[in-house]
Order: sequence, then structure tokens, then C-alpha cells
Amino acid sequence: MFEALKEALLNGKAPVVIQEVKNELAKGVPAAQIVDDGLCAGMGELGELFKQGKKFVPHLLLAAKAMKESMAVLRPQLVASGVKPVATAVIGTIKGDLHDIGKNLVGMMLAGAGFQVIDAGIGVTSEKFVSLAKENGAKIIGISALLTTTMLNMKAVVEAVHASGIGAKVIIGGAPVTQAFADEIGADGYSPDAASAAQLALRLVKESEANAAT
Ligand code: B1M
Repeated sequence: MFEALKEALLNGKAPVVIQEVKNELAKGVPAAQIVDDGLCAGMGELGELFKQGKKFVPHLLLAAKAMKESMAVLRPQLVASGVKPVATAVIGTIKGDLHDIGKNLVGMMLAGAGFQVIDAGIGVTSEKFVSLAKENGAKIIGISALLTTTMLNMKAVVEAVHASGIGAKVIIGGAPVTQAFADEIGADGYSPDAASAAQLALRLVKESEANAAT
């Protein structure tokens, strides 16, 4: 499934990718499935080819552009929720890292789950995460990292959040991140994909509210 879409993504042909996305939507395929089994699967294949030296950074850039433009088409379906904000979440890609496609997807899923989302962007320092969370009364801080080197910077954010006493829960994710790593740095949660990140955030907010009520 999604062979034409993945092929076009691997070749960086944004107009073809977008057309394929529209074709799948027209067939009634859910947006989340197009993202997971089409776009994300294609990006995974591209990453493998990059590792093997068969594709290069310009290919990654073209594919990233195609994926971002496709997400704009899928966004209305992904964020449709119609409920009033359950809480505020600050999201960002960790300091040193500029990969933002997964982070953007997490933002859309959080918005779809009813969160007000403040996107701090890429290369975000612990100071910026804490100050944005404080200013906006955020209950969730969501951090994304795609590099084995930059994921190590997540620990500083967890420590800064604890030291600040703001009480926001820190959740983390991204290709190299694992539950074991989250446990090791003291994060409040990890999830492997954007949809489960939104579910995790909802669960943590409900738990905090229940604890505050007792
Ligand atoms: Co880069 N890159 N890249 N790259 N790139 C990877 C990550 C890599 C695995 C490729 C490879 O070698 N196989 C590799 C990292 C190796 C490592 O650290 N072990 C790599 C490298 C080496 C690099 C450079 C160093 C290359 C260079 O310059 N020589 C450089 C680093 C720049 C930097 O950040 N300082 C670099 C640059 C780039 C581009 C700019 C060209 C481009 C990014 C464009 C952009 O984001 N705007 C790019 C791309 C596109 C990739 C791959 C091919 C695709 C990443 C992607 O967008 N995937 C990637 C290969 C791969 O991941 N297999 C690769 C789709 C996206 C939806 O998935 O972000 O994983 P992902 O999000 C997932 C989950 O991880 C999860 O949800 C999503 C699914 O629902 N998730 C969370 C993400 N964040 C979450 C947060 C959560 C919860 C879940 O809670 C808060």
C-alpha cells in the first residue's frame, strides 16, 4: 500500500506526493493511516538509504519539504476535535537538533486531543522550555529529538523543570528515544509515536488533576 506515495517521497517529488495524499483521502483512507503507513514509512526507508550512502542530504531536504506540504493537507483531519482546551502543552525539538517533522506531528495530535499547543520550534534550550511553560501555565512539555547526540540534552530540560517547581510533566520522543532512556533521565513519559504522545499527555493531565483533588 502507498507504493506510489512512498516512491514520490523518496524522489522528493512534492506535487506527486501531495496528489497521492489527496487521492488516498478521496478513497476514504484515514489521515492518520496515510501519515503512519505512507509518509512516515517512506521517511523511514529514506533514512535507511541515507545510512547506506544511497541518498544524500539534499534528498532528505526535498522529502522533508514534500512531507511538510502534505501535512498541511492532512492537518484539518488530524486536528479536528471541537472541544475546548483541556490544558496547554509546550512542544519543541531539543537544543542542537533541527528535525521538526515528528514534533509538528505531535503538535497536531495534541491539538486534536484538545490541547492548546505552543510550539517553541527547533533547537530549544531548557531555559526556553521552562520560561514558555511558566508564562503559559503549561501542564505538559513535549520534547522531540532525532539524533543520538542531541537526545542527551533532554536530561537538562527535565532537571530545569524539576528545579523550577512549575509542576509541568515532561514527555519525550523521537526516533532514537526509548522508554529506558526516559526512565534514566527522569522524564514523566515516553511514547513511540505522535498519536500515543497525545494519549499519554491526556492521561498525565488527568492524573495530575486527580492528585490535586485528593
Ligand atoms: Co536527518 N538524520 N540529519 N535530516 N534525518 C536522521 C534522524 C537519521 C536517523 C538518518 C540516518 O542516518 N539513517 C540520522 C541520525 C543518526 C543518529 O543520530 N543516530 C540523521 C542525520 C545523521 C542527520 C544529519 C547529521 C545529517 C548531516 O548533516 N550529515 C543532520 C543533522 C542536523 C541537525 O539536526 N543538527 C540531518 C539533517 C536532516 C535534514 C535537515 C536534511 C532533514 C530534516 C528536515 C526537517 O525535519 N525539517 C532530515 C531528515 C528528513 C531525516 C530522516 C530521513 C527523516 C526524519 C523524519 O522526519 N521522519 C531521518 C531518518 C529516520 O528517522 N529514519 C534522519 C518522519 C517523522 C514523522 O518521524 O521525527 O521520528 P520522527 O517522529 C515520529 C516518532 O519518532 C515520534 O512521532 C513520530 C511518528 O508519529 N516522535 C515523538 C517524534 N517526536 C516525538 C515526541 C514525543 C513523542 C513521540 O513526545 C513529545
